[in-house]
Amino acid sequence: MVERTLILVKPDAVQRGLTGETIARFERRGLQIVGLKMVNVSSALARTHYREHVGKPFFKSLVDYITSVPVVAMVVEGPKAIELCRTTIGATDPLAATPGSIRGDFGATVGRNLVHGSDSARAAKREIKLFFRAAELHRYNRSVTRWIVE
Ligand code: DAT
Ligand code: MG
Repeated sequence: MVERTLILVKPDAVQRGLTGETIARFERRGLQIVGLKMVNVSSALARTHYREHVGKPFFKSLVDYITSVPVVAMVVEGPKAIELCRTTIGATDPLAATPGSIRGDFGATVGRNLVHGSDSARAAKREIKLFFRAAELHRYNRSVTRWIVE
C-alpha cells in the first residue's frame, strides 16, 4: 500500500547540521521524496500541527522549540511509508529509541528528538495539507524506482 507521510527535520537537527543525514536515512530506506522545503513555522501553524498535545505540560516548550529555527519539511512516499518512517525515526524518547534509528543514533532527550513523522493515515493527510499545497508535491515514474509494491 503506497502512502504519503509528513516528515519534519526539526530545529535541533537543522542546527546540528543533520539535515542531509536525516534526509539520506529516508532515501536509503527506499522511500521517495515527493515534496521538500525549508519552513519558518509560525506559532499558529505549530499549535495546529501539535493540536493533540494542547493542554499537556510540555506544550508551550514544544511550540517554542518548533518555531525557534526553520525546519525542513518533506513529504515522503512509499509502501507503508507512515509506519516505515516511524520505525526509521525511532521511539519518541531517544532514551528508548533503538540504535540504528535516527533518534537512537543522534538523540538524547525527548524535547530535542530531531524528527517528526505522522503517526497515522489520518494524521498524515491533515499534516501534509498544513505544510504543502498540492502543486508543491511531485510524482515521478515509479517504474524507475527501487520499490517492490505488493
Ligand atoms: P512523536 O513525535 O514521536 O510522534 P508525540 O506525538 O507523542 O511524539 O509528541 C510530539 C512531540 O512532543 C515529541 O516529538 C516531543 C514532545 N514530547 C512528547 N512527549 C513529551 C514529554 N513527555 N516531555 C517533553 N516533550 C514531549
Ligand atoms: Mg506525534
